[in-house]
Amino acid sequence: MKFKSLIYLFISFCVAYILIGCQKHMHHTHEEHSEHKQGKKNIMVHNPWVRAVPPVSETSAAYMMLMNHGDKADQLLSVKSSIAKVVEIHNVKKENGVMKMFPVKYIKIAAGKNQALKPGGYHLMLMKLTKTLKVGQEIEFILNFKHSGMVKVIATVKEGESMKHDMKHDHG
Ligand SMILES: [Cu+2]
Repeated sequence: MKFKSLIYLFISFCVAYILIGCQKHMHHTHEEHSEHKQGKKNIMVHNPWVRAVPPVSETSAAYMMLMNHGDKADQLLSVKSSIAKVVEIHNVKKENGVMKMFPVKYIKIAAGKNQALKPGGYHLMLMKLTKTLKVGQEIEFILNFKHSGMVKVIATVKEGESMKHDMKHDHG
């Protein structure tokens, strides 16, 4: 009886492994497809990093400096990564003394200017993480800009300073 349940446990692990494996592969091919649609690159990205989180956490955040070397404003419209099923663009506001995060439609980067994504401000919210984040790990992101098109970014997982304020999600 005990042996039988062990077998069942083993089989369910195998099934889970196969399912996760397939999912990873699908995400990968999707990214490759996105890279074909690259536009003119006036955007440069500096120091991209992802906050290391405990394995139990399903969410994390990515930060970076966006630099617009073009002569017209651009907008970061959306972001994709195989590390998370959902990537949202968030900002932070203070409400009744509590810092709250909320999704925004885009981040504007003025002509010839820099726009920081940093703790306590704009950030990329990584939701439903597909695997555990390990310090030093490199994670690919595809940033989609209104004018510059797709920009590929490799971010490194780092230990961030712990948040000084309690963060609350402000989703509908
Ligand atoms: Cu957020």
